[in-house]
Amino acid sequence: MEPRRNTPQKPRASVFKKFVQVTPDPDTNLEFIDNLSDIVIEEWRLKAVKLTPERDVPIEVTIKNLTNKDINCTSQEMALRSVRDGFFQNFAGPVKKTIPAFGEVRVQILLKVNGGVNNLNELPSSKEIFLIKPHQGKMAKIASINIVIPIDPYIRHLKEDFAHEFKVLLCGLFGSGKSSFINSVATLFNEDPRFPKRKLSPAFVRPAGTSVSLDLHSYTFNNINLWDTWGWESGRPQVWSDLLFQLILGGRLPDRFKIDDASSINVLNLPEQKGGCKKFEMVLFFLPYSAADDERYITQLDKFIGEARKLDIPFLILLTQVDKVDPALKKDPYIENPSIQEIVSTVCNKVQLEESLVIPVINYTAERERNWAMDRATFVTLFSAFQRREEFNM
Ligand SMILES: Nc1nc2c(ncn2[C@@H]2O[C@H](COP(=O)(O)OP(=O)(O)O)[C@@H](O)[C@H]2O)c(=O)[nH]1
Ligand SMILES: [Mg+2]
Repeated sequence: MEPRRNTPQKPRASVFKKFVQVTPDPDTNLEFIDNLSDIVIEEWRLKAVKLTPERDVPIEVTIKNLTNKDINCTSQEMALRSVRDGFFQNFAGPVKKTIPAFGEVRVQILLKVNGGVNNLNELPSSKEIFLIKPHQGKMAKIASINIVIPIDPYIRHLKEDFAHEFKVLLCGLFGSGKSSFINSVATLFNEDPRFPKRKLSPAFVRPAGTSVSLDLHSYTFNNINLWDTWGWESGRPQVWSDLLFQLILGGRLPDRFKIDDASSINVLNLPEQKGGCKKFEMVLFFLPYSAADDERYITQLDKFIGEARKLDIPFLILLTQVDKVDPALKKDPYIENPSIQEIVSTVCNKVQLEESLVIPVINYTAERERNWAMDRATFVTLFSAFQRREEFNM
């Protein structure tokens, strides 16, 4: 007989136990009764090519009858069921079908998203859908499948549903993960049919401690245009003067502008204002968790934020490398973690920010292939940036 229980199924294999708060539900302690019926839920499919975080997720599951007798699901009161979590509502729907002997039926279900959900940070890494029926006065679980909602349909939404190119500046301490973030986005957006799962690295990353980016560098992935910058270092204030930062924000410095030319910029020696220079629409400030108590950097961050505010450019703070606080955060950077919470509060107090503007981030680093957790994390960051732009332009 085929395996019938809790084996993660396509479309992606990486499944993690998720620490969601499940509200008490009478059915959560369903007993799994194996010998009640020779039925398995064998496959599932997502019935949508594009999804937004708020949209209910349509699924189709295939239920197989392994016996030589027809099974009338209606008369046996069988239902498909899944239990509420931080992202999805409870689901229960009767299976109104007869499954022929050694045959199968396909059943559609709609996983409804909780009210108030507007990003994927609560999307569980896997979701159990099970088949239940009454047994000895209780409900029994007779078959089950674990599914992993793919991130790709959400990425399609990012790529297709935001009209114009989004020009984003990445800025912050050297070694804070700017180039790694670019690589994460490249990996997320990769559509090369030959290597759909490969982790891509267009931006050069070197071990922390060495400053490597020596010029402004623009990378475009579909409708997202990311500009990498040289890192901030306390020893070289002249390469991050207020004037220089204003010029960058205003789009006055071209792609490949060199750090060596940065220190010679002053009010008497401004770069020519060429036509078509476009102001940035968003700044992502990178703050590695380990720099949260670096007074000089926080003071600089405060100045940077002030400049962005003056030019009316929205920004977010990306709290990076959070997996170094707790490796579990690599799989889910949004689990509640007291150290992270403390860092966020401290930083927000110092620079007078709303906590919702600080997003914990993990990047692709040593991985060689895409994985669900990292894709979701990169999506969450990008989607937050898109949302922030929309809020700002309202
Ligand atoms: N543990 C961990 N390391 C990271 C992460 N993102 C980047 N790094 C590492 O941090 C170092 C600096 O990253 P890099 O992208 O070059 O920083 P940049 O100087 O801001 O461009 C590299 O060794 C990366 O591998 C992350 O999410 N977790
Ligand atoms: Mg870099």
